Amino acid sequence: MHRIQIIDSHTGGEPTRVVISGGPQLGPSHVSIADRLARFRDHHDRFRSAVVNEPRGSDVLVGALLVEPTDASCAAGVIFFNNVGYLGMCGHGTIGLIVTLAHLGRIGPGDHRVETCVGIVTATLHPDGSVSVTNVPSRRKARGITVEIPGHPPISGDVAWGGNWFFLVEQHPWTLLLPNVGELTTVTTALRKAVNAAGFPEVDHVELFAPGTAGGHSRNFVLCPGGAYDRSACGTGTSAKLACLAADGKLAEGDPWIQESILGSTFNGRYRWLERDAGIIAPTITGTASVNAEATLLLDETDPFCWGIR
Ligand code: PYC
Repeated sequence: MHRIQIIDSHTGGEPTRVVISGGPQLGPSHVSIADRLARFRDHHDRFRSAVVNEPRGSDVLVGALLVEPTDASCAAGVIFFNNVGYLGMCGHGTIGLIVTLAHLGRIGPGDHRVETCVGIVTATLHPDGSVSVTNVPSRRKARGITVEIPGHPPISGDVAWGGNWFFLVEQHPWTLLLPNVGELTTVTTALRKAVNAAGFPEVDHVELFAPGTAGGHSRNFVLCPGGAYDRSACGTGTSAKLACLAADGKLAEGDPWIQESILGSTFNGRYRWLERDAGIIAPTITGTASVNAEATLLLDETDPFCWGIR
Protein backbone atom coordinates (compact mmCIF):
# COMPACT_ATOMS: atom_id res chain seq x y z
CA MET A 1 0.00 0.00 0.00
CA HIS A 2 1.43 3.37 -1.03
CA ARG A 3 0.52 6.37 1.14
CA ILE A 4 0.36 10.00 -0.04
CA GLN A 5 -0.12 12.74 2.51
CA ILE A 6 -2.16 15.66 1.20
CA ILE A 7 -3.70 18.92 2.36
CA ASP A 8 -6.68 20.34 0.47
CA SER A 9 -7.70 23.96 0.32
CA HIS A 10 -9.77 26.18 -1.91
CA THR A 11 -9.02 29.66 -3.18
CA GLY A 12 -12.17 31.56 -4.10
CA GLY A 13 -13.88 28.18 -4.63
CA GLU A 14 -11.11 26.62 -6.76
CA PRO A 15 -9.51 23.61 -5.04
CA THR A 16 -5.79 22.88 -4.56
CA ARG A 17 -4.41 19.56 -3.29
CA VAL A 18 -0.86 19.95 -1.94
CA VAL A 19 1.17 16.72 -1.84
CA ILE A 20 3.19 16.85 1.37
CA SER A 21 4.86 13.45 1.17
CA GLY A 22 4.72 10.20 -0.77
CA GLY A 23 5.43 11.78 -4.17
CA PRO A 24 7.74 10.34 -6.83
CA GLN A 25 11.52 10.80 -6.76
CA LEU A 26 12.23 13.40 -9.45
CA GLY A 27 15.94 13.97 -8.95
CA PRO A 28 18.23 16.10 -6.81
CA SER A 29 17.66 19.76 -6.03
CA HIS A 30 20.23 21.01 -8.58
CA VAL A 31 17.99 19.69 -11.38
CA SER A 32 15.74 22.49 -12.67
CA ILE A 33 12.05 22.30 -11.76
CA ALA A 34 11.24 22.21 -15.51
CA ASP A 35 13.45 19.10 -15.89
CA ARG A 36 11.87 17.51 -12.83
CA LEU A 37 8.44 18.23 -14.33
CA ALA A 38 9.57 16.44 -17.50
CA ARG A 39 10.62 13.43 -15.40
CA PHE A 40 7.26 13.55 -13.59
CA ARG A 41 5.39 13.63 -16.92
CA ASP A 42 7.51 10.99 -18.66
CA HIS A 43 7.94 8.46 -15.83
CA HIS A 44 5.33 9.09 -13.12
CA ASP A 45 2.27 10.46 -14.89
CA ARG A 46 0.01 7.85 -13.28
CA PHE A 47 0.84 9.44 -9.90
CA ARG A 48 -0.64 12.72 -11.21
CA SER A 49 -3.80 10.91 -12.20
CA ALA A 50 -4.02 9.01 -8.91
CA VAL A 51 -3.91 12.26 -6.92
CA VAL A 52 -6.30 14.51 -8.85
CA ASN A 53 -8.58 12.31 -10.94
CA GLU A 54 -11.64 10.38 -9.83
CA PRO A 55 -12.25 8.40 -7.67
CA ARG A 56 -10.06 10.42 -5.24
CA GLY A 57 -10.37 13.77 -7.00
CA SER A 58 -12.29 15.48 -9.79
CA ASP A 59 -11.69 17.35 -13.05
CA VAL A 60 -11.55 20.68 -11.24
CA LEU A 61 -8.82 19.78 -8.74
CA VAL A 62 -5.32 21.26 -9.17
CA GLY A 63 -2.45 19.31 -7.60
CA ALA A 64 0.69 20.90 -6.20
CA LEU A 65 3.69 18.65 -5.66
CA LEU A 66 6.13 20.15 -3.19
CA VAL A 67 9.75 19.75 -4.34
CA GLU A 68 13.10 21.05 -3.16
CA PRO A 69 13.83 24.39 -4.87
CA THR A 70 17.07 24.77 -6.84
CA ASP A 71 17.34 28.31 -5.48
CA ALA A 72 18.13 28.30 -1.76
CA SER A 73 16.37 31.66 -1.33
CA CYS A 74 13.03 29.96 -2.05
CA ALA A 75 10.77 28.60 0.70
CA ALA A 76 9.52 25.86 -1.64
CA GLY A 77 9.54 24.49 -5.15
CA VAL A 78 6.27 23.34 -6.69
CA ILE A 79 4.98 21.48 -9.73
CA PHE A 80 1.32 22.14 -10.51
CA PHE A 81 -0.79 19.54 -12.29
CA ASN A 82 -4.41 18.86 -13.21
CA ASN A 83 -6.72 16.22 -14.68
CA VAL A 84 -4.92 16.18 -18.04
CA GLY A 85 -1.36 17.36 -17.46
CA TYR A 86 0.85 20.06 -15.97
CA LEU A 87 0.53 23.81 -15.44
CA GLY A 88 3.39 26.30 -15.78
CA MET A 89 2.15 28.45 -12.91
CA CYS A 90 -1.05 28.57 -10.94
CA GLY A 91 -2.16 31.70 -9.10
CA HIS A 92 -4.97 30.21 -7.02
CA GLY A 93 -2.72 27.20 -6.37
CA THR A 94 0.12 29.38 -5.09
CA ILE A 95 -2.26 31.13 -2.69
CA GLY A 96 -3.49 27.70 -1.57
CA LEU A 97 0.09 26.46 -1.18
CA ILE A 98 1.12 29.43 0.99
CA VAL A 99 -1.95 29.07 3.24
CA THR A 100 -1.21 25.33 3.48
CA LEU A 101 2.45 25.92 4.45
CA ALA A 102 1.26 28.41 7.10
CA HIS A 103 -1.29 25.85 8.34
CA LEU A 104 1.59 23.37 8.74
CA GLY A 105 3.57 25.97 10.71
CA ARG A 106 6.34 25.95 8.07
CA ILE A 107 6.04 29.66 7.26
CA GLY A 108 4.69 32.79 8.93
CA PRO A 109 3.60 36.21 7.69
CA GLY A 110 6.07 37.86 5.32
CA ASP A 111 7.55 37.38 1.85
CA HIS A 112 8.24 33.86 0.57
CA ARG A 113 9.81 33.02 -2.76
CA VAL A 114 8.37 29.99 -4.54
CA GLU A 115 10.09 28.30 -7.48
CA THR A 116 7.81 27.08 -10.28
CA CYS A 117 8.77 25.53 -13.59
CA VAL A 118 8.26 28.90 -15.35
CA GLY A 119 10.13 31.04 -12.82
CA ILE A 120 10.24 32.28 -9.25
CA VAL A 121 7.22 34.07 -7.82
CA THR A 122 7.05 35.98 -4.55
CA ALA A 123 4.14 35.31 -2.21
CA THR A 124 3.42 37.61 0.70
CA LEU A 125 1.43 36.11 3.55
CA HIS A 126 -0.30 39.06 5.21
CA PRO A 127 -1.13 39.12 8.95
CA ASP A 128 -4.87 38.80 8.10
CA GLY A 129 -4.19 35.53 6.25
CA SER A 130 -4.61 36.90 2.73
CA VAL A 131 -1.85 36.26 0.21
CA SER A 132 -0.39 38.45 -2.53
CA VAL A 133 1.47 36.69 -5.34
CA THR A 134 3.82 38.67 -7.54
CA ASN A 135 3.73 36.50 -10.59
CA VAL A 136 6.23 35.79 -13.36
CA PRO A 137 6.66 38.59 -15.95
CA SER A 138 3.50 38.76 -18.04
CA ARG A 139 2.81 40.18 -21.49
CA ARG A 140 0.41 40.32 -24.41
CA LYS A 141 1.67 38.43 -27.43
CA ALA A 142 -1.02 39.30 -29.99
CA ARG A 143 -3.92 41.74 -30.13
CA GLY A 144 -7.26 41.41 -31.91
CA ILE A 145 -7.03 37.86 -33.23
CA THR A 146 -10.33 37.03 -34.96
CA VAL A 147 -11.59 33.47 -35.10
CA GLU A 148 -14.82 31.82 -36.18
CA ILE A 149 -16.72 29.02 -34.48
CA PRO A 150 -19.80 27.33 -35.98
CA GLY A 151 -23.12 29.08 -35.35
CA HIS A 152 -21.65 32.29 -33.87
CA PRO A 153 -20.43 35.65 -35.14
CA PRO A 154 -16.63 36.11 -35.55
CA ILE A 155 -14.96 36.61 -32.15
CA SER A 156 -11.85 38.74 -31.54
CA GLY A 157 -9.50 38.44 -28.60
CA ASP A 158 -5.94 38.83 -27.39
CA VAL A 159 -3.32 36.15 -26.74
CA ALA A 160 -1.35 36.78 -23.55
CA TRP A 161 1.00 35.06 -21.10
CA GLY A 162 0.44 35.24 -17.34
CA GLY A 163 2.29 32.07 -16.33
CA ASN A 164 -0.02 30.10 -18.65
CA TRP A 165 -1.25 31.04 -22.15
CA PHE A 166 -4.67 32.64 -22.54
CA PHE A 167 -7.06 33.77 -25.27
CA LEU A 168 -8.88 36.73 -23.70
CA VAL A 169 -12.23 37.84 -25.14
CA GLU A 170 -13.98 41.05 -24.13
CA GLN A 171 -16.74 41.31 -26.78
CA HIS A 172 -18.98 38.25 -27.13
CA PRO A 173 -22.70 37.37 -27.02
CA TRP A 174 -22.64 35.13 -23.91
CA THR A 175 -23.92 35.82 -20.39
CA LEU A 176 -21.41 34.99 -17.65
CA LEU A 177 -23.66 33.43 -15.07
CA LEU A 178 -23.28 30.12 -13.24
CA PRO A 179 -26.35 28.44 -14.82
CA ASN A 180 -24.69 28.96 -18.24
CA VAL A 181 -21.42 27.09 -17.54
CA GLY A 182 -22.41 24.24 -19.88
CA GLU A 183 -22.80 26.56 -22.87
CA LEU A 184 -19.77 28.64 -21.81
CA THR A 185 -17.64 25.49 -21.66
CA THR A 186 -18.79 24.45 -25.13
CA VAL A 187 -18.07 27.79 -26.78
CA THR A 188 -14.72 28.38 -25.05
CA THR A 189 -13.60 24.86 -26.03
CA ALA A 190 -14.46 25.71 -29.64
CA LEU A 191 -12.68 29.07 -29.34
CA ARG A 192 -9.54 27.38 -28.02
CA LYS A 193 -9.54 24.98 -30.96
CA ALA A 194 -10.00 27.89 -33.36
CA VAL A 195 -7.25 30.04 -31.84
CA ASN A 196 -4.88 27.04 -31.74
CA ALA A 197 -5.56 26.53 -35.46
CA ALA A 198 -5.06 30.25 -36.14
CA GLY A 199 -1.36 29.99 -35.22
CA PHE A 200 -1.43 29.96 -31.42
CA PRO A 201 -1.06 26.28 -30.46
CA GLU A 202 0.30 27.31 -27.05
CA VAL A 203 -3.08 28.68 -25.84
CA ASP A 204 -4.64 26.25 -23.36
CA HIS A 205 -6.88 28.59 -21.33
CA VAL A 206 -9.74 30.76 -22.66
CA GLU A 207 -11.09 33.70 -20.70
CA LEU A 208 -14.36 35.54 -21.38
CA PHE A 209 -15.07 38.87 -19.67
CA ALA A 210 -18.19 40.82 -18.72
CA PRO A 211 -18.86 43.82 -16.49
CA GLY A 212 -18.50 43.07 -12.76
CA THR A 213 -21.67 42.35 -10.80
CA ALA A 214 -20.31 42.07 -7.26
CA GLY A 215 -18.42 45.36 -7.08
CA GLY A 216 -15.53 44.21 -9.25
CA HIS A 217 -14.21 45.89 -12.41
CA SER A 218 -14.92 42.74 -14.40
CA ARG A 219 -16.28 39.21 -14.16
CA ASN A 220 -14.72 36.29 -16.00
CA PHE A 221 -15.30 32.73 -17.10
CA VAL A 222 -12.09 30.74 -17.52
CA LEU A 223 -11.82 27.44 -19.35
CA CYS A 224 -8.92 25.34 -18.03
CA PRO A 225 -6.90 22.86 -20.14
CA GLY A 226 -8.77 19.75 -18.97
CA GLY A 227 -12.23 21.18 -19.72
CA ALA A 228 -13.13 22.30 -16.19
CA TYR A 229 -13.86 25.98 -15.51
CA ASP A 230 -11.92 27.91 -12.91
CA ARG A 231 -14.08 28.57 -9.85
CA SER A 232 -11.67 31.35 -8.83
CA ALA A 233 -10.94 34.46 -10.90
CA CYS A 234 -7.75 32.66 -12.09
CA GLY A 235 -4.47 34.17 -10.93
CA THR A 236 -2.58 33.57 -14.15
CA GLY A 237 -5.63 34.67 -16.17
CA THR A 238 -5.89 37.88 -14.17
CA SER A 239 -2.15 38.41 -14.77
CA ALA A 240 -2.70 38.02 -18.52
CA LYS A 241 -5.65 40.45 -18.29
CA LEU A 242 -3.50 43.02 -16.47
CA ALA A 243 -0.87 42.72 -19.23
CA CYS A 244 -3.55 43.53 -21.83
CA LEU A 245 -4.98 46.43 -19.80
CA ALA A 246 -1.47 47.82 -19.32
CA ALA A 247 -0.64 47.48 -23.04
CA ASP A 248 -3.88 49.28 -23.97
CA GLY A 249 -3.28 52.09 -21.46
CA LYS A 250 -6.57 51.18 -19.71
CA LEU A 251 -5.08 50.64 -16.23
CA ALA A 252 -2.27 52.68 -14.72
CA GLU A 253 0.69 51.13 -12.89
CA GLY A 254 -0.27 50.51 -9.25
CA ASP A 255 -4.03 51.03 -9.74
CA PRO A 256 -6.32 48.27 -8.42
CA TRP A 257 -8.20 45.83 -10.65
CA ILE A 258 -10.84 43.66 -8.97
CA GLN A 259 -11.47 40.55 -11.02
CA GLU A 260 -14.58 38.52 -10.19
CA SER A 261 -14.88 34.85 -10.99
CA ILE A 262 -18.02 33.23 -12.39
CA LEU A 263 -18.88 32.41 -8.72
CA GLY A 264 -18.42 36.06 -7.68
CA SER A 265 -15.25 35.38 -5.66
CA THR A 266 -12.55 37.96 -6.32
CA PHE A 267 -8.84 38.53 -6.82
CA ASN A 268 -7.38 42.01 -6.40
CA GLY A 269 -4.82 42.72 -9.09
CA ARG A 270 -2.30 45.47 -9.79
CA TYR A 271 0.90 45.67 -11.76
CA ARG A 272 4.20 47.46 -12.13
CA TRP A 273 6.08 47.89 -15.37
CA LEU A 274 9.18 45.78 -15.89
CA GLU A 275 9.83 46.82 -19.52
CA ARG A 276 7.30 49.36 -20.72
CA ASP A 277 8.52 49.36 -24.34
CA ALA A 278 8.15 45.58 -24.55
CA GLY A 279 4.83 45.62 -22.66
CA ILE A 280 6.17 43.39 -19.89
CA ILE A 281 4.64 43.74 -16.43
CA ALA A 282 5.02 42.22 -12.97
CA PRO A 283 1.42 41.46 -11.89
CA THR A 284 0.45 41.03 -8.25
CA ILE A 285 -2.69 39.08 -7.36
CA THR A 286 -4.18 39.10 -3.86
CA GLY A 287 -6.67 36.55 -2.56
CA THR A 288 -7.54 34.22 0.27
CA ALA A 289 -7.61 30.46 0.68
CA SER A 290 -9.11 28.11 3.28
CA VAL A 291 -7.67 24.74 4.25
CA ASN A 292 -10.49 22.17 4.26
CA ALA A 293 -8.89 18.72 4.57
CA GLU A 294 -5.85 16.86 5.85
CA ALA A 295 -5.77 13.32 4.52
CA THR A 296 -3.74 10.32 3.45
CA LEU A 297 -4.46 8.86 0.02
CA LEU A 298 -4.10 5.08 -0.14
CA LEU A 299 -2.85 3.53 -3.39
CA ASP A 300 -3.56 -0.18 -3.47
CA GLU A 301 -2.41 -1.90 -6.68
CA THR A 302 -5.28 -4.40 -6.37
CA ASP A 303 -7.76 -1.51 -6.76
CA PRO A 304 -8.71 -1.45 -10.48
CA PHE A 305 -8.81 2.37 -10.31
CA CYS A 306 -5.70 2.72 -8.14
CA TRP A 307 -4.14 5.19 -10.63
CA GLY A 308 -7.30 7.20 -11.19
CA ILE A 309 -9.85 7.18 -13.99
CA ARG A 310 -7.93 8.39 -17.04
O1 PYC B 1 -5.30 30.57 -10.69
O2 PYC B 1 -3.75 30.61 -12.24
C1 PYC B 1 -4.74 30.11 -11.71
C2 PYC B 1 -5.30 28.89 -12.30
C3 PYC B 1 -4.92 28.25 -13.45
C4 PYC B 1 -5.75 27.15 -13.61
C5 PYC B 1 -6.61 27.11 -12.55
N1 PYC B 1 -6.33 28.18 -11.75
